Amino acid sequence: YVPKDTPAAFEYTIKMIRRIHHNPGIRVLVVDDSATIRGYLRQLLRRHLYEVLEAPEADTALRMLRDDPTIRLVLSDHDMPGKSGVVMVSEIRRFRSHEELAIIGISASQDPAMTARFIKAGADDYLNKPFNHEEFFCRVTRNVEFVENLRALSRAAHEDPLTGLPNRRYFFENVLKQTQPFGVAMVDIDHFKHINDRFGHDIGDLALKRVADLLRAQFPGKHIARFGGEEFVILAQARSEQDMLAAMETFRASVADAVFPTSRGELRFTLSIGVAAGLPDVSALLKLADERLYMAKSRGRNQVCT
Ligand code: GH3
Ligand code: MG
Ligand code: MG
Ligand code: MG
Repeated sequence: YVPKDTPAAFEYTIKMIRRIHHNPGIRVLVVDDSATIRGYLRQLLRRHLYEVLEAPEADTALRMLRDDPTIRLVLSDHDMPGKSGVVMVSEIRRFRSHEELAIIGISASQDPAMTARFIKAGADDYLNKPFNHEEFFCRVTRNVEFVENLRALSRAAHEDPLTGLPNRRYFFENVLKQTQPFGVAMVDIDHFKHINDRFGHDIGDLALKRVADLLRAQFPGKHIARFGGEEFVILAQARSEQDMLAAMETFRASVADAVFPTSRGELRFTLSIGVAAGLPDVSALLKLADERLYMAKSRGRNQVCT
């Protein structure tokens, strides 16, 4: 079954191309001081349509990796002037996890401990030079597939599929590390149950997507997450509650004034918002913002409380 002229058809085609030609467009960085070996690996990888980048030594490779988060695989030599491959791998792992990048060590070293040294430093695999082509492609493909699967899993675990916003898990894993002075706002749609009851669950979903779109548009670059059913959290740099209050008040008013056209008529709704800032720990701020959100509810909804 091949669907025609739909995004699904396009995806299907891409999948088939990948299956036939082995991952076109996937970026591989080859690190080796020998131009001959780099050329040889480049030629092998291009045969399978990988996009190949090259670095003659470790520091160049580190710079390229910092600048380009789309590189999915590093193939690295060990003996190079300057930093060794093993040292470079341990430095790469300080800023690129196994979920983002696969690393395969490749060396002609006769040292039986070389495999372990590479893997302990953070490599995923190791090959001894000279190697068999088929084994080379098996390992390259395996490692690229593995990192792509990890990426897909991590995305599924951290992203809310309805709104595309980071979810609660992402928020806690990434935001609790925050060290700057900041504030949090907890946003909850008022009488959301009524929207579902009156317009249907699909229009309820639409309202959630619209709120997410508006949050993204009005708070670019800020940490935003869908925290629960119809509850969102924004974390922004703020020295005081006043800093955050004005922005949240503008947001509340813009949603209260908005009319959302739907297949079942015009939809309007309001938000209640609790704001807290000026405490050094996120958990305490979240608790306070939550209390203030309930204060906003009890005072009649459609308002921001600090
Ligand atoms: P309040 O003003 O006090 O916040 O009232 P409310 O109705 O907004 O809050 P309540 O917590 O009573 O109800 C929230 C509803 O949100 C209940 C649940 O069915 C609905 N909900 C949760 N997640 C989703 C979702 O993903 N899509 C839709 N359509 N509804 C959802
Ligand atoms: Mg070398
Ligand atoms: Mg609600
Ligand atoms: Mg709620």
